[in-house]
Amino acid sequence: MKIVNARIIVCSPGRNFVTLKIETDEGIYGLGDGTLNGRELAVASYLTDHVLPCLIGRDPFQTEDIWQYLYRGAYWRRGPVTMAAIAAVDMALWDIKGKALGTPVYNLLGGRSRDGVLVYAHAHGADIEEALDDVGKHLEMGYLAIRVQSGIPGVASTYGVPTSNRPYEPAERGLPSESRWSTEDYLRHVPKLFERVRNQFGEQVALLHDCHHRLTPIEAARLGKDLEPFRLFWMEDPLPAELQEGFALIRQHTTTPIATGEVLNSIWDAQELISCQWIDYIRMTLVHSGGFTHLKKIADYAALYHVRTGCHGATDLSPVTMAGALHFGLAINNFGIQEHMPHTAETDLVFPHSYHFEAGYMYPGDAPGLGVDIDEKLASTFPYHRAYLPVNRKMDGTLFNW
Ligand code: CS2
Ligand code: MG
Repeated sequence: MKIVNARIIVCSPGRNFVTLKIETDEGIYGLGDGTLNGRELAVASYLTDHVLPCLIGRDPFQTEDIWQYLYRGAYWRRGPVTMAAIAAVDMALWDIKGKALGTPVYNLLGGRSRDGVLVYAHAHGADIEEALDDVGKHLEMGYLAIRVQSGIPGVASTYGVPTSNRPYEPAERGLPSESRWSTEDYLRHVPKLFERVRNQFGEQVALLHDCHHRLTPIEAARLGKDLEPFRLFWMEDPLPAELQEGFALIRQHTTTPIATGEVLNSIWDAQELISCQWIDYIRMTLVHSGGFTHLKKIADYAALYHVRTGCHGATDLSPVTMAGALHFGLAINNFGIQEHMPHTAETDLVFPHSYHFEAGYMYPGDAPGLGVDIDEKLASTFPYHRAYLPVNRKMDGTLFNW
């Protein structure tokens, strides 16, 4: 089998997605996700202008050699654009491999290790009352694990809480919006939120929270201690993740489990976090961490240190990544939990797929390969629009982390 063609499909059914389609001389094709929210065309160009010409004529079964060729052969290694481009190729090749062998990708990753993939939903509200209502709604939908975010008194807008009735998940078309932030108000508010959630919904539901990179180590240590009575499943992204040893200080002060990794893109970005056991869940995902070939190595390395996976799964990752994440989550032993933000109906129409949700778990389906496709004709009716993630400033205007 040989690769005879490879091309990028950029579409925007409500938000931008970059999809790679690799075609073979036997009529089988594979799909890969190369979406990098807010910088999509950088990945599209990296693939179209630099990578795809190198694929023509290669054997699509050679996933390891092609991964190494794209990683080492670029000379300039790592980074979100490079690793998203490599991920798109890698995911498409695993899709081809599964289709050619007539088996779902999870069987190429070790086969089923569990019946279903535990997922968590996003509940939010402009205030605690609204957030409680949304938690109740997601419990009724059957979720067993729920991330809870709420507006903060005194802060006009915050991460994870929509300011309209549309589902929350930037990027917004037009130039970056700007928000103002108060860590002090946030640290006072979050323990009150989770005290109310636990009082209303009890101990059974797994509760998660995303700090979204906005604390210092000592602030995160304080929040972790304040949240201990509410026994969170995890406190996510307490810090920006560049300084891995910053997580050590959090660990000295609190037993609240820590998750991080969605903005990381190679094992080297998390090697200390994992080997020093400064985190409990690694959130790196297929599309931003080099695809199956690299993420399986990361999960296997994490398993040595009691670290489980908790892959990122926001709506700015396409249904191709969602499908792949479910195959991955079904197969690996040290699976922790999978994020699930349902895509819009228009996105699901562009990307028909065999995965589904049922009673708190998701199932990838048994179609050969990834079990996801792209309706190119429909995709072409949703042209790309430049969009940006927001920019965040402290109350005094200091540029801060969004
Ligand atoms: C968030 C994401 O899902 C999460 O945990 O951190 O919504 C993140 O803000 C977006 O993926 C950024 O594009
Ligand atoms: Mg997050």
